[in-house]
Amino acid sequence: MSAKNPPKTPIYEGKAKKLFEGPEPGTLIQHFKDDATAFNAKKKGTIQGKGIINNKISEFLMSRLNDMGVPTHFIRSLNMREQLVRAVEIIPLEIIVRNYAAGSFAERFGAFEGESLGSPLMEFCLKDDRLGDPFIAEDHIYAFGIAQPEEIDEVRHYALRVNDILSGLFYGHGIRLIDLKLEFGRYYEGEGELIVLADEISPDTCRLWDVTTNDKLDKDRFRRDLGGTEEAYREVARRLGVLPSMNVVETHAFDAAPAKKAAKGKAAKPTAKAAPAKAKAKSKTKPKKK
Ligand code: AIR
Ligand code: ASP
Repeated sequence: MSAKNPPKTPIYEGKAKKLFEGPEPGTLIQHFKDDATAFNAKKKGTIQGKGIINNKISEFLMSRLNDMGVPTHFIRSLNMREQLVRAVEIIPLEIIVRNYAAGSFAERFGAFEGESLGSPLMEFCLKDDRLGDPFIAEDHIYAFGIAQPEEIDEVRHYALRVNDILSGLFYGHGIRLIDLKLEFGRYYEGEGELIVLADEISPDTCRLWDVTTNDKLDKDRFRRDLGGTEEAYREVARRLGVLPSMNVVETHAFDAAPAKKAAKGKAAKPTAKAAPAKAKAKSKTKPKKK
């Protein structure tokens, strides 16, 4: 029929996603791209099929979090690359929760990657590409009027809860959650304001290591030119039971990847099968078959 897919009104384009006006007031369409950047966009590239995979993974994880009482912006999946989300006012902070030393933390403090931090450690960065997302202290957050203390209390509470829930969920699928980056927004309802989890949760925003081999199943493969990036993203989706069944994203397990350095990594997939996968059974994403 004629105007089946009317052009959408673009609202914002980020490095990995685009936002369009949603079909109803207070909603947005979040579109996942294959574009990948690292080091504050100094490194740019494409991870084939990433948008589709991240859309699925993020939908799955946000839905599980919603089930567990964490308010999120996610409403429902629309298609392979798009999901409907609540329009929120993003708090311009990147909330990083770390369980193990890695990345910039390991560099800064001379820690070994993979060293346990004992208990989760939270860091705040200002979400500002021009400034390179610098660290920001809580005092700065209040002094600059970025958020109120009560809001930061909630952000902290939810960030720890998300980390806790996801650490367990991933572990059940043979994946260790090393660290993750979260973003929160303000959702206005009547005169009330609700802090909700926004953005995405995916291998772009989490460090995910295989529990037995320590193989990296996340964007570090792209950042560090390790090879096998697409396969790693697919492997995460496969283990979570949300791998879209389309020919491009089917087939080979992670250990078949051309990852030059996965020399000893023959075990990336067996653990997945052994996983109890409590979440898998009720994956409300597109009943794969029924
Ligand atoms: N992150 C930070 N900025 C953008 C993203 N995606 C995520 C990384 C990693 C965590 O935050 O993917 O999971 C910590 O990153 P870093 O580089 O500070 O160690
Ligand atoms: N995506 C961010 C950037 O382009 C950070 C990262 O993921 O490394 O800088």
